[in-house]
Amino acid sequence: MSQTLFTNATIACLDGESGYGLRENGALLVEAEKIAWLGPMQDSPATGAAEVVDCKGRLLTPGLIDCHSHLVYGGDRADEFEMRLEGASYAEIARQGGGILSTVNATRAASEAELFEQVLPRLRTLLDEGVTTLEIKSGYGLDSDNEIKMLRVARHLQSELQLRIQKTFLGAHALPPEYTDRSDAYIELVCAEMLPNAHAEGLVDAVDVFIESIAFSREQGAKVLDCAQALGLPFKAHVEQLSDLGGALMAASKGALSVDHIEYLNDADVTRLAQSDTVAVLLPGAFYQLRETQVPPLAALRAERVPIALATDANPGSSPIHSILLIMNMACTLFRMTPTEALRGITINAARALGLDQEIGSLEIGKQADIVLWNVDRPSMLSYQVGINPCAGVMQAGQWRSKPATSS
Ligand code: DI6
Ligand code: FE
Repeated sequence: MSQTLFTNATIACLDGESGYGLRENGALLVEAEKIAWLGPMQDSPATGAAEVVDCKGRLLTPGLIDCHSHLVYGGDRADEFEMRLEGASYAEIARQGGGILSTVNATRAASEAELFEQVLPRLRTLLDEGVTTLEIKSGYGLDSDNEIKMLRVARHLQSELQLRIQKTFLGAHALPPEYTDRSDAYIELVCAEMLPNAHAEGLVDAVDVFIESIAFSREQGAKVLDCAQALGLPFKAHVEQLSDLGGALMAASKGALSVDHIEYLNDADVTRLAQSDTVAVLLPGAFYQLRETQVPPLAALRAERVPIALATDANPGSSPIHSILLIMNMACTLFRMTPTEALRGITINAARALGLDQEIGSLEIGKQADIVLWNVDRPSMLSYQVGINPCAGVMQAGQWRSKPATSS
């Protein structure tokens, strides 16, 4: 069995209900794909481990988790970026048939192989920054074949790269042009055909829906989530991004893994949200890119102890941002989150948001050995600086994806 012993490490375990779970002068033993032991240096087991990595005081964290992305898509929306800078709003562009629908046209026109080629450069920064688990949504196909095509690209990435991918079906992302003025009929199609077809191919780990004035109503969203539940699939929802439609509470009361965006979520609903196990996923990249001014209800989320995750929301419209480290910094500067909350948001709380917290998201004995070694000595460094990538090495399920130069 392969063994790797990390020595002289500052270990951010993320194993408790708050804080970093920091262990100074620590050691951590990996056996096969799991964490077999961790504790103080002086107690480290005599293993004769094949490989010893002297961390020289540097930081170890769990592999980073991006729990909300739309990374697979065709084309780009740089022209709409210019239009928005000239005064058009995101919602206006969407109502005129641009926005998500312009990406739908480009995605439908692209082959599976073309989409695969286009996604690779978008993934590079995430991989280089120590992301070991990534959620990818469909939602730019909006018919059975094209949604399946997108999810196959996500599956192909999983088989080609050393990375765990969670595939989320987002057929109810926007109303396709074929269904103009027939949104109930489209929701019917999503539930009766599109979702079951994608699920039958084993392409669906979870189901998502966009509840918003420019997308679907709360009632329509509820139907989609009920269909997911009937198929035994976990689900989540894009809610309260541009307005308060009560989507978060609806999704949470049904048992959603997460409610995402939530800038417009009201404090009373946060209190009710806290009765559920649902994670609040904040997406500062979309807030930044859309020059949003309504900040999510951080004080209420904290007071009610709702777990908060962070993600890139990487997509061609509202968040063409592919750096999880930048997202940590944005969460701190734009939302006034603490660096501790930011790191929890892309590790243990992101794992919860994907329903994977028994396996990943923290450094604990028995968990999968997804581990990042950083050229910094404190976790706050990860949120604090922008444009420097201190990632020194990444281990995925006990295998080096990129090996630190110093290991012996
Ligand atoms: N909210 C978002 O931020 C993305 N989808 C959604 O429901 C944006 C998708 C896009 O603009 O292409
Ligand atoms: Fe999104």
